[in-house]
Amino acid sequence: MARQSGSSVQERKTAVKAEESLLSREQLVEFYRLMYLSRRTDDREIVLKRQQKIFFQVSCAGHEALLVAAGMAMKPGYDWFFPYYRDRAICLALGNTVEEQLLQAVGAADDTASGGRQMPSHWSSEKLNIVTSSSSTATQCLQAVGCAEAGRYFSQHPEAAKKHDGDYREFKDVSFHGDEVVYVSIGEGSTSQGEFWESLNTASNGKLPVVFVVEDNGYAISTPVEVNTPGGNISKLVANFPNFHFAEVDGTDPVASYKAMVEAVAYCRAGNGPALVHGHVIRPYSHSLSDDERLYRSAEELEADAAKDPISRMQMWLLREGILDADGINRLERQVDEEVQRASDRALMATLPSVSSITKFVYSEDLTPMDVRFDTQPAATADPTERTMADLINCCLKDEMRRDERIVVFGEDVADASRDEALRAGKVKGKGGVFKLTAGLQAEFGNDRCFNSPLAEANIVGRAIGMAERGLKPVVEIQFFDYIWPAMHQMRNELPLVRWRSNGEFSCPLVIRVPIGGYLTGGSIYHSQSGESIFTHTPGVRIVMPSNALDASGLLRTAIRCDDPVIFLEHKRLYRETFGRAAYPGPEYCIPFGKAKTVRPGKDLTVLTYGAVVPRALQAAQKLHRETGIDVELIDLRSLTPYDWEAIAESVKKTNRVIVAHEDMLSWGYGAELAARIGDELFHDLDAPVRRVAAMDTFVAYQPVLEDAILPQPEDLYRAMQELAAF
Ligand SMILES: Cc1ncc(C[n+]2csc(CCOP(=O)(O)OP(=O)(O)O)c2C)c(N)n1
Repeated sequence: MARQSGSSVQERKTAVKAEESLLSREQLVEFYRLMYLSRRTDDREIVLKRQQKIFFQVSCAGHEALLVAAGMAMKPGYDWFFPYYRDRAICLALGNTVEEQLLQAVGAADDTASGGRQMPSHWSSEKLNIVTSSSSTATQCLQAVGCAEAGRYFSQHPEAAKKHDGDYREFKDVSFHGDEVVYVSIGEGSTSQGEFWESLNTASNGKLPVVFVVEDNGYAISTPVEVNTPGGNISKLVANFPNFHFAEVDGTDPVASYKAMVEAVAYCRAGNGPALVHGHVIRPYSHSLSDDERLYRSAEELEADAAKDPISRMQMWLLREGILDADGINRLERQVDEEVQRASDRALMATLPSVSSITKFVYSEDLTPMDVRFDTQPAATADPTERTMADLINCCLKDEMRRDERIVVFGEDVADASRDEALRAGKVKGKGGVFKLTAGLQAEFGNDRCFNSPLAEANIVGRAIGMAERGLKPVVEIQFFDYIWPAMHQMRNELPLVRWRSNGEFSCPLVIRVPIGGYLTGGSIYHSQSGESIFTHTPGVRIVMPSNALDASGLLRTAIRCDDPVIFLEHKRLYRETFGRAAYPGPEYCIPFGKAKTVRPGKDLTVLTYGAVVPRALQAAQKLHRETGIDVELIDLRSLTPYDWEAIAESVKKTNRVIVAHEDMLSWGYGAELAARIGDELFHDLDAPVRRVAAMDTFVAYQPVLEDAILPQPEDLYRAMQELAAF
């Protein structure tokens, strides 16, 4: 039924007169030119793909009217854009050239969007505020929301936009206007993704100026709309979100689409809230050139679609309205064809990227967290009180938020109290995180610098990415490592890739703090997980894991000031441990990444470890020394990507025996990589095989007897050290 109501909108013809169209005659001609240019660029790519001169093709065909309307209703380089892969026409309307688009298709060095790294139709243009996009469906929605939040933040905190020397802000330009609108588009199939709904949630709650455009061509590859969308019509499902302006439109009708877009943009620009424009479009070509739609769509259905083709519809309308005559149409189309031909000829002659360019922009080329500027000493302190890791992390967050107004902190329960009347009246103390690490931040810095997120981890990371792309420095919290998985898509396919896939044009330096680990006595399966190697296996992101208060303070400060995304793993068991307490080292204390610390020097064998295994290995080493005289060198890696290979090699060359120990499971764990590299590069320095001590290959059980057996204990470490020394 709902599908029928969508069709009835589609069947309405472009009946309006030119004078009623909100567009001048010149603009109408330009509208048609852009639509035709988009279609002919697709057609050219299809030919090039068949000639094997490009390697992938996904077209915008059938979506042109809605997208040119969107482009003409918005301001390039002023508004912000998160388009998906069908959005060729809006990018052309914003000022992207055919040549730029075809340079991406051939994978040229001069591909301005990605330097030959992304498939065609993965748009990116710094100068037009078109933010680098991935192939993942729906991840862009939360990033667009974060981008809008950043725009609002900067207009309320203009001081934060200023450049500063000495940290990532040197390299991160900020521009804002106060009334910019953020465009994000998505196919109707992809609205099934949770991240789409998570983004509507926050856009609605925050009354954010985001225009969501749902391009409904009725299919997600071969899956028809009614399989993805209950009732077959997304407009009906979203209708009750507060603060939104909604429009459902025939997206093959240029005039109706333009009107819908102008109204939606005006609503957002005026600060009323977000908008969602649901455009019914067609998909006259298959999903991509790798798909053959005749396998799942009947000839009748394809014919019905063809009758609604926006290009022929607009052409006929222009003729009927007397805006162009047949000669005018022919001339315009010839000029477009020549433009596409010229662009194609140039793209095919373009230089290819050099193989040596591959590693460029995996990380910041401007500021590395290994930089000497991060190598400082604790300040002489008047207050020698020994503080816990939890205390010093909290101090560091406060210091940095005082220093840098671009920092915002959010996550689940991190605020003192979202309903802040009681807090401001001094009637409640405030929560400040389930582990209290963010206590007092909202009270000191205000509700727009420390706030609660919805209970949705992708929401946290996706928004943070969008904010960081605009220049904010989000320092967000995932409440427990065990629940990081809903954010995994953002953490694996987005966060580490923004810089590399945009060939350095965009970046998202931010910090994700994550309480991690077990040894909790009763923490069980869902409050004890480790899993750092899952993230160290992803290039583009830095991973650190301190074992004591002083390191946590210094490494967190570096994480915040550096120019790369950082996952900051905080072991829950160490938060309030007596081990590793330290005096407050002052507000400038930093530790460079990739520098290990020798916790205990020794000559007989090396133990490499990090996190909560550090105090356990120290206990074992001290006991072993007392009882047998075996002298263990204990190295705390502190930072896992990058890691301190120099320190490892130096120690192994001295002791000739090495154990890699960690709390995470043994198989495929962090230790496997270190063991392999040591075996490979230091083979001749070894007098014994490289040993590993780690958790059993199971989950962590609730019953303490089981937990103790599963996780590596000081006795396990003691035994391994003794055996290896005797080898
Ligand atoms: C998260 C994710 N899952 C699966 C895919 C593979 N995929 C690419 S496009 C697509 C269909 C998208 O359909 P829709 O959102 O309706 O957009 P359309 O292509 O029809 O414009 C799928 C399943 C993907 N890119 N990302």
